[in-house]
Amino acid sequence: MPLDALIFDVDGTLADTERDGHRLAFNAAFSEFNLDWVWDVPTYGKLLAVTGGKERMQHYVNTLRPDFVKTKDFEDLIVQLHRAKTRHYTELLAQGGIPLRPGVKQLLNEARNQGVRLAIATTTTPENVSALLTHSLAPGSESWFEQIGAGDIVPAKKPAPDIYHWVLQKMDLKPTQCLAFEDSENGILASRGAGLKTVVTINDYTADHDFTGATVLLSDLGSPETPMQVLSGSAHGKTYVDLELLRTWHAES
Ligand code: XBP
Ligand code: MG
Repeated sequence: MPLDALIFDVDGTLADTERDGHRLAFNAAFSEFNLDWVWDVPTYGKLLAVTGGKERMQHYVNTLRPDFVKTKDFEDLIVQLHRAKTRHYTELLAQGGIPLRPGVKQLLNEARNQGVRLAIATTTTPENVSALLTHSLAPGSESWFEQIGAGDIVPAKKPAPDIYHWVLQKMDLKPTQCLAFEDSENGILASRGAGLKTVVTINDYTADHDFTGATVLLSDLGSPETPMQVLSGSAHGKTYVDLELLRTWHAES
């Protein structure tokens, strides 16, 4: 079975967007609405257990702010806060705020040159994906991806496999034709749940997650200048991820 497509998660996988991107945007939105909600780095790490910004805010109030009195327009407040947060986040990206992780651009370029199909499966809002691709990858690079599965397009967010099922169905692909790229436990639960072999690149927030079922666990994708560290699995002597290595992993049983 040839390797026909690569499906990428966004936050934490294409770029380290959570700590110095989404977190700051949430805090800016809270302050804009005169709320005394402040998400510091460790608190945000715990809140990441819940995917989706609106869901994460609800979870925060329900678990960490028993003092907060919910009025009948609470749902509406969450929607407005999330809209403000998306504005702050996309503005930050437009200022060139967040670079791609090592090796990402190089691998995407190689895949495009070799006609390997590309897609995205994420829980983040579509505007956030557009902004990251436009400002951190290349103007117009949204078109590099045949399908961008994002946000509320499926009601059940990761760890549910639904977003991967959605992408596979839209592209008429079987899971065995693809590889997924993830950085978190919720992410790999979603990709493995959809039957996809998964390459995991960890980050500071996800280093201690359970990555059972990962094909390989890496520090990052590496590059010829900065070799990756292989934390679990084998890179067959290679120092960075290229299509040849992906094809080897894809072919392994
Ligand atoms: C990342 C997420 C998202 C972002 C916030 O998921 O969990 O909730 O933190 O995005 P993934 P929104 O790694 O699958 O991209 O506020 O737009 O929901
Ligand atoms: Mg992620």
